[in-house]
Amino acid sequence: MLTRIDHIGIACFDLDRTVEFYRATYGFEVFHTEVNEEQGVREAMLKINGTSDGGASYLQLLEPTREDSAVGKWLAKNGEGVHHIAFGTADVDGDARAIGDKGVRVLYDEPRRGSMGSRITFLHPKDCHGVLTELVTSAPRPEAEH
Ligand code: CMX
Ligand code: CO
Repeated sequence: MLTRIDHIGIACFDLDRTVEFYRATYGFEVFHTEVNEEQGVREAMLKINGTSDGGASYLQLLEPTREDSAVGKWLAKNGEGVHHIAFGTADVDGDARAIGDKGVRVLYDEPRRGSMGSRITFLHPKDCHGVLTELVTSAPRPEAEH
């Protein structure tokens, strides 16, 4: 069961400058940064709500590490902006299977590694009314590291 918005993914050309915009404009601080080579992104997670139980909501700022990555291709075509939304679930495997059974294309056979040790998969935007949709199961105790 999808129970919350885990994050909104935002594609940007320059992660450091974008992080600084969110800090200076809204006061959001970086909770976690990492490079995910498989996904081809350098990312910063900005925690929006106050919980620390793995049930929080984030903005995920994404800078491509290579031009042929999902975010790199998307940026070249669209410029900066909202790239995907992510729903949180305790059971990404079961929910992905159930949604796939409804005829929506699930992009991965098995969930892959996402931010902070989470497990993630994606639904094809063409089957979701134009919205790239991610499903996330957080790690039991996500660790913040800068
Ligand atoms: N939102 C909405 N539509 C999108 C989209 C997005 N983010 N990305 C691509 N599309 C659309 C394109 O506009 C295109 O539509 P048209 O055919 O009408 O022009 C169509 O989907 C195909 O796009 P493409 O540029 O040819 O790109 P690909 O098919 O190679 O890849 C996708 C699209 C969704 C399969 C790929 O982006 C993907 O695998 N995404 C999942 C992984 C990912 O996004 N990782 C980065 C984030 C990591 C994280 O969140 O941790
Ligand atoms: Co994401």
